Amino acid sequence: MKKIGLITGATSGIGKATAKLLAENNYDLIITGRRKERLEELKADLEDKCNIYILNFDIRNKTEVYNSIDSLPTKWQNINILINNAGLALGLGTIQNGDENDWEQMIDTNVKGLLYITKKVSNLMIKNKTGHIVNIGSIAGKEVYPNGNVYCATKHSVDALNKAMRIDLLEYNIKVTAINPGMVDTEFSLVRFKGDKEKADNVYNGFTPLFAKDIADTILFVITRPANVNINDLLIMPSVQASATIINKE
Ligand code: NDP
Ligand code: 8X3
Repeated sequence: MKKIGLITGATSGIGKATAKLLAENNYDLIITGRRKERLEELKADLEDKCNIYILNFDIRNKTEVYNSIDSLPTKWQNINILINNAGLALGLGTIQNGDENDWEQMIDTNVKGLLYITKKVSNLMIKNKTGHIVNIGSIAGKEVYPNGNVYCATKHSVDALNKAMRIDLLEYNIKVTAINPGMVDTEFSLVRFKGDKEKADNVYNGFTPLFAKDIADTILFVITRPANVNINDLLIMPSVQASATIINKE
């Protein structure tokens, strides 16, 4: 039986690249996200390489998350790897002028959604006394940058939860790893700028950012370490990015 990985946010960017890489590396996959057509396309793309199970839910909706995990057929409940990847930034602005709807969506997705899925899946892992949770944090969870306030706060929360999970789950033989990327060229900026492609493209102009495949490679590395080795926390940046705001552009 292959190992089973559950990837949240597999419809795009880092999650999708990770699904492709794990499918080629002997994992069966549970892929999740809101955009059902994209999940179905990905399944069609990968099902000659591995078994794929789709869970279509909005991670902000606790009932949907809990019912989805409860609905898994018995064999799919033996999840070995949970990749907490679903997340987003919305807008860039000061606290005093911030948009409350954007704040709530970021907190509900990046923090509360991550907690809902982790609670359900960690209980399945506890039954099996084995598992590995990979939390996708960010440089924004290590530093705060101008106008990034609430997004940075959500990723600082992921940083704290990553440490907390490692303590709580230690006795159950469950590894916990954070991967914190700098700038990765995905749909992230298109979402942050609410579909403004020019603004989004501009974020990655003048330098070579990370690509989703770079983070997928890192995820594969951390989940394939020997049983006695855990990577606790990784910060991975484009070579030309020294900090959240310092980039050596051409
Ligand atoms: P993308 O926008 O390309 O992908 C985001 C994924 O999250 C999509 O699959 C989306 O699926 C899913 N998602 C968002 N909201 C929800 C929701 N409410 N319910 C379920 N799924 C949701 O961006 P990235 O691949 O870049 O982002 C992946 C992770 O990486 C995020 O946590 C992000 O914060 C983090 N990150 C990104 C960096 C970057 O520079 N790109 C750097 C550091 C960290 P769907 O819309 O179909 O629901
Ligand atoms: C995404 C990286 O620097 O745009 O988490 O916040 S950054």
